[in-house]
Amino acid sequence: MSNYHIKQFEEYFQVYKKSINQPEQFWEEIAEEHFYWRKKWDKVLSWDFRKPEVKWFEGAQLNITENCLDRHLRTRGEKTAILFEPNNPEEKAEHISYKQLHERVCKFANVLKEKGINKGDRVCIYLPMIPELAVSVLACARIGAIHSVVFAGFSSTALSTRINDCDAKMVITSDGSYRGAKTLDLKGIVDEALENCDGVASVLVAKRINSEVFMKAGRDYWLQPLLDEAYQDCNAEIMNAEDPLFILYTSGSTGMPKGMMHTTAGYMVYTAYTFKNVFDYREDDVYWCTADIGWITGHSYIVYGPLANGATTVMFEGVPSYPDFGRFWEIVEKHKITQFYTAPTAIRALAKQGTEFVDTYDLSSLKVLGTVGEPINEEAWHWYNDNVGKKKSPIVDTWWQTETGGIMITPIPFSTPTKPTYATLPFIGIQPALMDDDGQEIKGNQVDGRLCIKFPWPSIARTIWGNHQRYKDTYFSAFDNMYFTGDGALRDEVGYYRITGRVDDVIIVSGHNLGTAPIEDAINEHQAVAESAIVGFPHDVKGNAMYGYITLKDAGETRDHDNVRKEINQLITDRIGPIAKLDKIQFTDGLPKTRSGKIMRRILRKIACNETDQLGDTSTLLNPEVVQSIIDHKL
Ligand code: 7RM
Repeated sequence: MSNYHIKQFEEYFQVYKKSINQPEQFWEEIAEEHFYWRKKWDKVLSWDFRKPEVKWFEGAQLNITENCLDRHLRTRGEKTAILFEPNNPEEKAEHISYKQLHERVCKFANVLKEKGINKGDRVCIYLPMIPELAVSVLACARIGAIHSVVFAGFSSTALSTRINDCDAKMVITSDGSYRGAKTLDLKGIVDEALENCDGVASVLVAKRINSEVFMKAGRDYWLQPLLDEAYQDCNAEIMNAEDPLFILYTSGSTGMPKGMMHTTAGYMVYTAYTFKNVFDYREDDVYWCTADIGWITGHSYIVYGPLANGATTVMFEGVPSYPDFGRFWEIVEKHKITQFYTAPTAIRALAKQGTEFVDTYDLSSLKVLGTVGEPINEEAWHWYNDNVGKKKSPIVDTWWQTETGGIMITPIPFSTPTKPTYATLPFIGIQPALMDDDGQEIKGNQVDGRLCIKFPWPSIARTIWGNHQRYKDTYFSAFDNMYFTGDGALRDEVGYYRITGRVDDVIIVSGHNLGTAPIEDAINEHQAVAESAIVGFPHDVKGNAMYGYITLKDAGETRDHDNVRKEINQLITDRIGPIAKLDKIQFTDGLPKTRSGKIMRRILRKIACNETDQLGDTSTLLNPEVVQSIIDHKL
């Protein structure tokens, strides 16, 4: 029996059972039958969550780009691999065939080598959603360099922090980027970042907006002339299964972002297998994920998962609102999109526009709809189901994380009956557990707790770059012998999971995970600020928005408060990016604290969410009197 494509609910249960009872045999069969290996593995799995250490397919050798490109050339050489849809609808879409993509990746890989990049070196990629982004990611993988893509909406400070954390030798960027009616000066941001990055020897610059940019002699090179000169063949570097493939940063609840490190073989097998099944992918489909490749969703489900299956994957450069809110639907009609994968925040923004735009376009090509990034509320789910899917396309609500590499809890379309706001059942091979505060597993149904995973899956991140201790502390210390996700979840009467949200200090704004600590650090840089705490509160489009409680150094501060508010948001924009700006800033006389001095964000969150009746006992606080005053002055 081939377990590669699940088509029925009963089949899901059978395959699931096998994947749990005989995980090594199960994944070995999938790996053996559907991928190209230079050498097969000696051992399928070895693991110890207490160390923690996980290894899949040890001893195997491969190159992921041979699986994403070379092996398709004979059968799908002329097929479109990447369908690039530019920001400006007047500009022609670009169909890049597997053959052309292969050639572009090989040329780019040769440029990297010529500029001194070797296997194991880190390359930071700071590019907009243009083909060069996918090409440069694959070019790194071709030669065994470790890519670290930084979302090109991050500030220069965020960029330099990430470049330095992984010691990147090279940065790949563009002159600028288009975002709706605006342009962004990416090269200027890189220049500013590099003032603090001594390790970067070279910068490759793609031309996109034809702006005038500064080029530093001996460091900065225009990409195109180098590509024009480059040789079009490039042997794939033979990699070990557990060699690093990439680093991708995700915010933590304290200070530094965490450089999640993913390795080669397990990541490839799991992203390809989930892509095939979660999207019911078939040969002639045109698949579109609206995420940016700067996030894990783009890595796994724009680049690696689709290409490993020989799919046509759409890359969209623009935004949902330009030139108007019909843009997504225009693209669906134009390219006859079959799978559409987006985030609840985008769905809410589009739903706000009513149905005029969705009704204008022919969406009948759609077969499967997906959502990812945060819990989807009931209203948005129904709007998506009724107006986009016309009640006939299943919605796959896919729960997963940067750390998990691939989709973990999800329906399988046309198999798993969906239920609004529920991610439903664990994917093949995934063993979730709900845990209580005493570290005990909560068995049975109709329960809620902290979501953990009991057994390794092939695409789990192997470490935090340069800080294995932090990896252990963050994910493997809260519960013995388990991976702790940081999310809360409930299990309903039939065993379906609903993710209720983060239980730590990460706030998800418009699908972007933002750690509270770095934002508070930025606020505290303001010379008038004594202390700050930020929490999330519900927002009908962004999912969550930021509420900041700030105490000023001088309580009798005479300065104009609105000016201080502006300066604080400017600091946040400079240090992190505009996405992290505070929607509300309340100046307070103090922040509620425990006796050991910890700010009680739980209380502040309740106040921001208008749930002051659920504050609980505040009498044990160091300063219970500030609570009432904060409530009285709530914005
Ligand atoms: C893929 C991605 C991870 C966090 C995760 C959750 C939240 C993601 C869903 C979701 C409810 C979902 N990676 N999250 N998907 N919550 N339902 N379907 O988003 O590292 O950027 O974020 O996102 O809190 O822990 S991520």
